[in-house]
Amino acid sequence: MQTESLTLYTHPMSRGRVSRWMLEETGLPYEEVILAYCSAMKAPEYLAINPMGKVPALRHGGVTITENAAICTHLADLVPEKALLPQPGSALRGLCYRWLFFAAGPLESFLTARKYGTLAPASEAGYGNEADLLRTLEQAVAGKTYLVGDGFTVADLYLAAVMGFYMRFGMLERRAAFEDYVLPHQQRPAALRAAARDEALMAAHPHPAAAAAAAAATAQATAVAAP
Ligand SMILES: N[C@@H](CCC(=O)N[C@@H](CS)C(=O)NCC(=O)O)C(=O)O
Repeated sequence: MQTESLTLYTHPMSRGRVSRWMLEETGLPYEEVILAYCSAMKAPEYLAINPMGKVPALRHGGVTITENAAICTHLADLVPEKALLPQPGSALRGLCYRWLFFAAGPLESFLTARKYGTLAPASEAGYGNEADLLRTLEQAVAGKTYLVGDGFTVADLYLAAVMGFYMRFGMLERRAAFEDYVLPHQQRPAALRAAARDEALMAAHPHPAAAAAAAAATAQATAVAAP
């Protein structure tokens, strides 16, 4: 029985969406703290919790857990009855770790580096080269509902969430095999509850890039309307 409190530090337009989805899968009660980019996220109070000044972070009792994949994996362990992770020490648990670490490390690093056009040499970079990385990803998900065994695990949650996020922002190509794998998971009740909560928070907590774009659009409209 989970008795210590859980608090999610997040922003509605951030990787914190993934941790929220996982929290919703657990069904455990949790508090949320919404932090503004650049200001509250970099304030001393929050740097004392996560010196990276990034979200998400999870407080579990008196302990801070950062790194989205670590948060999700830890949360899965809190609800063993939901079988979101195979038994410790089992080969299938190792397979879960494989895809969690693949997504959190090579895949995310590659997609960000590719966006900015500064890929490291393939033999040195953890993500290797583009063709190998995307082929590995496609082989992992093609024709599959679940990555590990015959049920939904935290590896599916994390990979589907990351792939969905990067496809949404045009950083990962929308191959049919990718969409066929991701879309059903995004329809899970917990995923929909989490997305609805974050969408509801967006108006009061805009992403700075969206806020800047809106301000620029308003300024342009005002200039055009001016006599
Ligand atoms: N490796 C971290 C990355 C966290 C991360 O970069 N979060 C972004 C939002 S998606 C952030 O907080 N950016 C704010 C900043 O760096 O100032 C994880 O997987 O949790």
